[in-house]
Amino acid sequence: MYIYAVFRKSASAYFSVKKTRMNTTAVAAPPKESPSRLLGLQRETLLSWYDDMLLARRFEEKAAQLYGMGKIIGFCHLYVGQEAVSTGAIKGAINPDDYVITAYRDHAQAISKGIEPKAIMAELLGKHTGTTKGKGGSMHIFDREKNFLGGHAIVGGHIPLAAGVGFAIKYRDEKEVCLCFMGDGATNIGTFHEGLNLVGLWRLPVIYIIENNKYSMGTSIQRSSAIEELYRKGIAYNMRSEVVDGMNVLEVYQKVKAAADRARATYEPSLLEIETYRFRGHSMSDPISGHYRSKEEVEKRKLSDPIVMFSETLKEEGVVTEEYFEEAERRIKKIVAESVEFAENSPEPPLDELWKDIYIEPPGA
Ligand SMILES: Cc1ncc(C[n+]2csc(CCOP(=O)(O)OP(=O)(O)O)c2C)c(N)n1
Ligand SMILES: [Mg+2]
Repeated sequence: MYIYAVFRKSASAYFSVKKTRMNTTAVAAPPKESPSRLLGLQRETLLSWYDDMLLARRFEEKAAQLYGMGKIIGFCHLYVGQEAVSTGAIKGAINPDDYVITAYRDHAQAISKGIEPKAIMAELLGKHTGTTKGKGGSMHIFDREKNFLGGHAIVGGHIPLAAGVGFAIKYRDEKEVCLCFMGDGATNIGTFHEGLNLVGLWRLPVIYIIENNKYSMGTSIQRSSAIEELYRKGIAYNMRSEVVDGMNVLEVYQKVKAAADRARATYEPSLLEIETYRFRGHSMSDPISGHYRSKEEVEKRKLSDPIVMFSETLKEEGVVTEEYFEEAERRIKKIVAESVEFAENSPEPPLDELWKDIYIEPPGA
């Protein structure tokens, strides 16, 4: 009875509106009431989402530069192209107390959860002021106070942990929800099936979000998954399962909010297959295209850049004019520059830090 599937909707309805661009030089007064296309959201809210996406983008472009200069070492996976998922789901749809747990492509999600860019950048540079005191690096951003529970490098390893978080919320009779992000490749791992089975069985307030960017490193979804419509995997575990356009921040917000409201009200779990695309290589050591996907494919997908599309919607609806974007660009570049300055001027972790926070002390020890 709880199971239903929403079939893939064509993106054409959304993209077609882009053709009717407004004259962006005119100074438009912000609408008193937000048009239905903007879901009745406040102007400040909409702009905070634009800023969040732009901050993630500029932050990661800077991280890529620093990586090239040898200032960041080890693994580093960029989220460029996928920003609307993080912003719509975390910044938009959930409350500050709700939990987020994710994989290694985690910088933007940490930003959307309100973690200071300075602390994230310091972590990338391995500094003592970083989110895990320089010991975790890019793949292990963590902030207990913000209920951001990682940053996990083992594909699928965190999916059953989300079940544990959901169990704790229900057991304690609390009202938070847990968003668990994963890639399309993670849905082929055993822990995905074990985690979803328990969440479906025990009706836990977990929303599983598959960020379907169509590739697991260099392996396409057609070569790795027995079915391409990944939302169908949620149906097997008695969860509401839907497909979402991950290039449209408003749609991501709407669908994740609906799932979070259900989870809060009745502990009902959901699975959302959010269709997205990464514009960069899998990690810093991989090319942007390569033998597994063509340059033409990447260029074509860049036409639906979520930040550009949202900026066009904001202009078309008269929420802002071009000047806003120029001002936002300056403001955000400054935040990124300050985060780099902070990270570069921060100390390395002292040697004895190596032995700290490895095991938790048992109570009373
Ligand atoms: C258990 C495990 N197997 C293999 C790897 C190596 N690995 C790292 S990322 C990755 C691809 C995962 O793809 P996907 O889940 O689609 O996430 P995306 O990178 O696209 O965000 C693999 C195989 C790993 N980290 N953990
Ligand atoms: Mg993937």
